[in-house]
Amino acid sequence: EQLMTLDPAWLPAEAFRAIGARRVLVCAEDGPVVDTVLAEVARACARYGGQVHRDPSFDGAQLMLVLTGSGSLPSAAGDVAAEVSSGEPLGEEGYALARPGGTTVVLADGPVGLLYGLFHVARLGTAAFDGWHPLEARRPAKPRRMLDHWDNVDVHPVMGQVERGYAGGSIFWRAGQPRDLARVREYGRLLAAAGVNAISVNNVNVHATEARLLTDRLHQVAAIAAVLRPYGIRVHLSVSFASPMVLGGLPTADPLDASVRQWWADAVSAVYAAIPDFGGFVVKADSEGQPGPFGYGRTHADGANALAAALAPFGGVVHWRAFVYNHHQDWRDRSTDRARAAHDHFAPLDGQFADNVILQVKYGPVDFQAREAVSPVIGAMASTAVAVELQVTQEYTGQQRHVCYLGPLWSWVLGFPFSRRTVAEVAAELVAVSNVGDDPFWTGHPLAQANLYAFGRLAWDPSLDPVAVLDEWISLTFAPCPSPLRAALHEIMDSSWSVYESYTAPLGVGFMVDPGSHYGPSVDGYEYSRWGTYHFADRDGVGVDRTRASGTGFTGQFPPPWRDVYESPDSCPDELLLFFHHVPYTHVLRSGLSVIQHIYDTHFDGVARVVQMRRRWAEVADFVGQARHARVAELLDEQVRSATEWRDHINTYFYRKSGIPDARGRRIYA
Ligand code: GCW
Repeated sequence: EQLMTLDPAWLPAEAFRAIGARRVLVCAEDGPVVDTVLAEVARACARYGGQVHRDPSFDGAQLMLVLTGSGSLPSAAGDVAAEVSSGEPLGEEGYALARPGGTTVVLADGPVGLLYGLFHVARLGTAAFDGWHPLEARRPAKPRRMLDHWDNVDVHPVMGQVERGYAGGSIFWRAGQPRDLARVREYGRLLAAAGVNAISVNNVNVHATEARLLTDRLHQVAAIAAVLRPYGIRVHLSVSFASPMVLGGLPTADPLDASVRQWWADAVSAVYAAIPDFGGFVVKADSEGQPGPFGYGRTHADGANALAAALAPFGGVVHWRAFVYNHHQDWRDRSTDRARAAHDHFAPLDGQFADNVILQVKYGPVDFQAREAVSPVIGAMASTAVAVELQVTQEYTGQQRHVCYLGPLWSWVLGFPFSRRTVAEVAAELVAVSNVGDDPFWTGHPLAQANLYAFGRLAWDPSLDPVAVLDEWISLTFAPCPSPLRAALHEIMDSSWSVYESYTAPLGVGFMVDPGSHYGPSVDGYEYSRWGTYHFADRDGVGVDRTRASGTGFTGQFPPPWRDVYESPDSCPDELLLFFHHVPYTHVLRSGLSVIQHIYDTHFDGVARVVQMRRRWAEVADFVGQARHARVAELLDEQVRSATEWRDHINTYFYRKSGIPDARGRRIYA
């Protein structure tokens, strides 16, 4: 196993210099998570000449990491504790930081909070030890911040080992067997430093071997859980709804059948015997061929509640995915709209789900496109716990070959206001599909690490500015980051999502991708397919009419004001125009440009900006490790090639359809 060459991502030794150069007092009773804190501090001090102290009476500390309730507190910590206790409790994961009398104090009520506090000090670096700090108390906005792996134990003949994985094989399994878990331990460390506290280990498309993780392969899940526990991370499992049949040999998986319910209860108690802090199940049911309750004439509430009942006595939860739609659609049928499907299925069930069911809803109504509307399901489930699902793996955003920093997309989603509450306020929790594999850089593209980091940070605090989060990532990853490199990284990454959008997805039209792989352009690739993802371009115009007046009625799934904002092309934001409307190529946008001219301009401009990214990266070669620089440079070559291909396909396609030349006379291949 290649741990020697494993990239440290946002936790290089240098990120701990400020801590490691100091006298650090740790006041906490040992335990798995406190041991992690101690090991971090000891490692940093060994490297940078500091000292670790455990005796609370030691009075020369420059940094104190203190767990309340661990006996008598050193006096500086006592003052902070008094101040904290007058406010809202810190909770298991929260921490407080203050600097009374020149000592930096981190205080937590639980071991995980202490670990998060330590990583916060690492983020602050020397600033944590400068001058005076007012007390800051930090608590996660969401109790669960979760990554879903789409990993298979075996290599799937079509999807490979990691479905939609662009960073090599699974970090958990190889050739059907568990791997050495050293890399998983490092993964846990990275996730904890970003604030993630739950993972689901296997693909939501549960194939035969992977179904058995619930039963005879359960010890493999338990081993992963054991390695992640010291980082405050709980493990969840994707299970097949048909488990009682495929694993239990029962004749049915009907969720209302007593023997089926008993089977789930027995399976779950065996899981908790092996993994006492097991998180729960993730279920993709009646979706893209996975089994589900529809097969028995039952609802999704019946299905989810059956599994929830088995988990409830142990405090486990069910993440039940709302990604349910007809994937055998006839393109001739203009009345069926995939965007409507999740709301049509789930909104009527609001209020029927058990308390430990979390409805997991993709942020957009179609499928993780570079630009789509926010899913109206998120705003329609007042009596249901909703997890908003993001996609860190870049299935539709360049597959970790293109630079595409997704923080700004997620911030836009999280800040989207439904009536009076934003998505971030409505969501009970945030979940994302991981982009990690066994690649030495973890994420294939070294700059895609920023997406993993940003997901954790935004799930902890959705109000963070995504560019500030990126800056944090830069500071840690490239510590100590020279300013020309920082400037170049911001120039390359800050707006890379909008650059990607500009050469692939004009005005909210999505899915013009190569069918199957989803990489590269194929404008009509899905146009006559069964998947329900069409753009309807003809000689006069393009876009999907989703209005109530003349289209599929999807706009009606939104509460006011959005149902009306989106209904009219005059009020619909330009960037979503073709998501909601079919308009002529000559339709004039708010920018004053016609739709066709916008398509041409953004595609020419997008490629120019990618060429500029590549130039900027070449200029900072001296500031970046050779292997990392080379990997990014190679991928930027591919991004320039691919963006050019996108530009030429799309421009030529729409030129041929419309017959309208580029007003600026640039080269379009007729
Ligand atoms: O985006 C689509 C992917 C499928 C995936 C599915 C899902 C795991 O193309 O590969 O299956 O979404 O989210 O279930």
